[in-house]
Amino acid sequence: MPDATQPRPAIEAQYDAVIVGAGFGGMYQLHRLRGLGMTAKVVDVAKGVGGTWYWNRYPGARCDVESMQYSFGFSDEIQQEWKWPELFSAQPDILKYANFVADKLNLWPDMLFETRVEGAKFDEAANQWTVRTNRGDTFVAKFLIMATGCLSSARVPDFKGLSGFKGKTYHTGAWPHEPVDFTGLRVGVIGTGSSAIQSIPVIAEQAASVTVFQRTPNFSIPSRNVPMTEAYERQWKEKYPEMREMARQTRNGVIAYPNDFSALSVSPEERHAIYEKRWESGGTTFMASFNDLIFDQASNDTAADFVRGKIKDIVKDPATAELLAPTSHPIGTKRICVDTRYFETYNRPNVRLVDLRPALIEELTPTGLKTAAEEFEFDAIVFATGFDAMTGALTNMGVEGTGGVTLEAEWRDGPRTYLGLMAAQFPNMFMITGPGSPSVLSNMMVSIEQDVNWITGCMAHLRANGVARMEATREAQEAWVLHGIEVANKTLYPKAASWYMGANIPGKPRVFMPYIGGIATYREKCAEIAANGYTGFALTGGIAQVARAAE
Ligand code: N01
Repeated sequence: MPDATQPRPAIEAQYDAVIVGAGFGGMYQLHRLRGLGMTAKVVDVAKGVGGTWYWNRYPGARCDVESMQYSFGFSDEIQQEWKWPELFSAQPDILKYANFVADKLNLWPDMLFETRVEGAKFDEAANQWTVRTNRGDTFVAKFLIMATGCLSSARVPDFKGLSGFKGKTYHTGAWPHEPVDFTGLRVGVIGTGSSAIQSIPVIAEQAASVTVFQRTPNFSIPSRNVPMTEAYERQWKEKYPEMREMARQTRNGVIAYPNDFSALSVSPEERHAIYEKRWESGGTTFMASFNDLIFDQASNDTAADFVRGKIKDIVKDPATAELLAPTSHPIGTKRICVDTRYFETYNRPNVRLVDLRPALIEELTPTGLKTAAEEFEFDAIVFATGFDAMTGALTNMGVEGTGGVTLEAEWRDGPRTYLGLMAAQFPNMFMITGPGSPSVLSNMMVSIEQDVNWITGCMAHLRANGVARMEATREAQEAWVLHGIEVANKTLYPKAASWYMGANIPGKPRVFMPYIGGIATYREKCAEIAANGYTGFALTGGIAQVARAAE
């Protein structure tokens, strides 16, 4: 990786496209645009590639989609050559993989690091974007492609007294690059989402004490992670093309061999046996035990009861077990967690669970924190408090479309996109895994490849037809937003106060942001729209305009 730490003069340059973000989305998009012979620059505030896997270096960070599936499928050379060390790989290995891909594709010359995009304005006369950065750069590009990720805007709650705490603070999503040593320290962890559930067991092995502050208990399934075996790897590599295609035809981009019958259609004994088998094999595919777990409350209750039973079996102190057993939302409607000995960690003498429901955190003090019920002293506090998910990175970037409208203002009542790929009044701006696409409800690698392939095909079409400007129509956008809400309302998801709903940020509109219709359906819809000449989009300039004028 090139050394990007040196000060540098501001750059003024023109490209076919500016791509914001050097995660997997930005990397693959750059590769594809090069394939079209287009010029592009990837800009990222990080010092290297990897996006979410660059920032989330907290202890225990690993992907909860199997590595053979959470990887690029577009290059057989890459998928055959790379070797995953574990079934569910840890963050350092996923970051190594991102660097391996960047090396293989020689992406480095077209990437600019340690540079934050601070503004982008669409020039309506020239049909191009002017992009400004914190280093004084000005880039002009016909296309602006947002590869900003869905969980890239880390959020520390606005606690009173935050800056007065004298110990060390960490956010899981912006973890230091140097090793953090908790040996002998009293550590407070705020939050019990995926990041907390992965990091708590590892921190507890090192720290003198760990106090976990839980506002909402979460469902978690053991990962049963194991080292990769040669036989398993070979089995995948021999059938990769067909396995990748199979993943694309699933609901969430993960091959989970779902049972296509209701939880209520079998006897309690049979149901229990099915859950037990999935629990033993581990991972998120637990939710594929039956086909109606996300649609039917009574079915969902059976899965939730099973997991609550497991928590109570594992956690020795009945009061702690009771507090850890989620009851406020149907299982799966907040992102299901996958863990390695999370619930077992509460059997350690140095770990204490504090239930925040009766008494929330009131403030941070110089020596710790205070709830309405108790005061705590810590040497370090870990904020596992999540992200301004899906929209934060986009609305904070100062994006201005036509008529002076900003993305921040347009999305004040929730994000509005057409297919999650484009937004009305933001011409020539594409989003990879944007709100309104399956994104976070799917294996992100499958969604990234889908979106990048679609965007690349679209850009080739625009060039072939001399189209100067492409924009989602307001009608198509509103219909898509409405469709998204309708599909979400057929599920149990809106019942949970989740980050999918924007519920983790005070004041954020409660709108279900990802598209829950499933990857396969979404792919079909996107392909159909492209095949029909990009219905729902206004294409102007060049041949497109001439053709329309002649109609
Ligand atoms: O964040 P979260 P995360 N006072 O938002 C609590 C992906 N991911 O970083 O639920 C007290 O889920 C908050 O409480 P509540 C995955 O998609 C994947 O853990 O809002 N507590 C919650 O417990 C995941 O879903 C992987 O009541 C406060 C926690 O902080 C997503 O990233 C690994 C609070 C935040 O949980 C985000 O996960 C890690 C407050 N003021 C992450 N504010 C894998 O692939 C917030 N909380 C394995």
